[in-house]
Amino acid sequence: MTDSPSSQSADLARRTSEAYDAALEVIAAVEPRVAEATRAELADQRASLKLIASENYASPAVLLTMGTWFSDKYAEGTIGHRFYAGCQNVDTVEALAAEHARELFGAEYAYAQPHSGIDANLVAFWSILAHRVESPALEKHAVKNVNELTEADWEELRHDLGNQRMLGMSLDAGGHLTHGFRPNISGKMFHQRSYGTDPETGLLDYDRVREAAREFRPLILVAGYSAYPRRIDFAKMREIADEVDATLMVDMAHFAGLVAGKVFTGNEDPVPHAHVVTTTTHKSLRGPRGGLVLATEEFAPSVDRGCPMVLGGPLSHVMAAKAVALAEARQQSFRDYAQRIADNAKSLADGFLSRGAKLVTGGTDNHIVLLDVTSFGLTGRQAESALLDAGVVTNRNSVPSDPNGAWYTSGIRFGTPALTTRGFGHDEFDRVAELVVDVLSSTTPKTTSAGAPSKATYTLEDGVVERTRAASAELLDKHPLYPGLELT
Ligand code: DSN
Repeated sequence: MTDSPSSQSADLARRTSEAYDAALEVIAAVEPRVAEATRAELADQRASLKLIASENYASPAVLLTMGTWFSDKYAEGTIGHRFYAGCQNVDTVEALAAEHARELFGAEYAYAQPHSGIDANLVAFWSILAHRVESPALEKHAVKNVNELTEADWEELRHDLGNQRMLGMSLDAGGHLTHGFRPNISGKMFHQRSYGTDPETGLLDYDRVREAAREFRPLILVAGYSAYPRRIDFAKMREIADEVDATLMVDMAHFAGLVAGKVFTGNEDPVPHAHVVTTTTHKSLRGPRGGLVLATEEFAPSVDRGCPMVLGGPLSHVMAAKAVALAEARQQSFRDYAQRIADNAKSLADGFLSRGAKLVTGGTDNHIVLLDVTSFGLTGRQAESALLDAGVVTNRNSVPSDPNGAWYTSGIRFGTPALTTRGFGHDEFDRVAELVVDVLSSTTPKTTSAGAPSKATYTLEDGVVERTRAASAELLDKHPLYPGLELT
């Protein structure tokens, strides 16, 4: 990989290729179709323009760390305090992951066990409930844990735990399912209200957030997004949380790499402002698939109870890979990479704007560009499928107050982390914008039997798939994925 700190020397790349070949032979001896699909996945990833904002390419070091016997170890508990014997090496890797996370993000406490982003958010929710609701109740009844409460006292506590409020960003404004959306457990655990964005500008309106917080008085104010193309002022969000005695939880899953790489600093860095910060480790942070929770000292003891509160045995092989990825992210090369992610997003946005396309908020200042495809006469679903036909991998996404709803949508979300890892820069992202606009301009909705434009089916002009694929191949060949890694 061009931009990875683990870019390999020719000799190491050759030996890594041999190692993967041998590994695939071992796998093929048991289930050849899995070995085949694994080879095919590498070929597919190499041959497509990966623009999904939440995806990336982890380094060979990170990938290799995940494929070991750490996978075989149970280690419920915490570092040095496990419910299974023989966890000394798991202790080592979990402690390293937590140490790198604390150092990298300047956090007081880090918890590396969550298996995913939703797990990290569940740990955060329950730790806030435990700290803010359960602990005062135990203190009031002068007991140490819930088992010592009388049935009546427990009923009262259970009622209190189940009657808390969460205020988060609405899904169509760019928030995440786990920020209180009804079909997700967060929307069932909490009475939920959401804040949106300004209908004119598409930007977060802090006065409206404050107004909603004053009226709703949430226990948890959630900040963070998965489809909002702008930065957030976390100092302002903390001020709002403090005013209503809420706990500020920031889900930085999408932009953790920009925080790690010091692109987001001061008020844009959530860590000094939030009580609890959650993230995944595989998006812009470019690590293994997994989650992480950062917290102030005050919340550390309750976060530390993530297992057994909501987690089972930690994935030790993934915690080891988190340690490797976080070590990579502490290098200067990662800061350069993070800056390029943001610069490239601007190049992509400018490329769209200069060709007359419409962007939510009119641009970007993070890693996301949200294209409103209604001006092409398409739904997000049609645009996503047409782009995929042409080898451009994206995902459809709602735009604020989306007329097409959450299934068909009116937007396409683009992200720059993955192709930036491959070494794409300004010119390549401008060319990507040109290719996308060409595909979308060459796509026409089919007509339904009722005579209305279909929201799902479409036709593509002849030749557009071939010319896009040829142009993409030219870009991708110049920036190979895992250069030197050649499987036989
Ligand atoms: N699925 C992730 C994304 O695409 O943003 C968030 O969970």
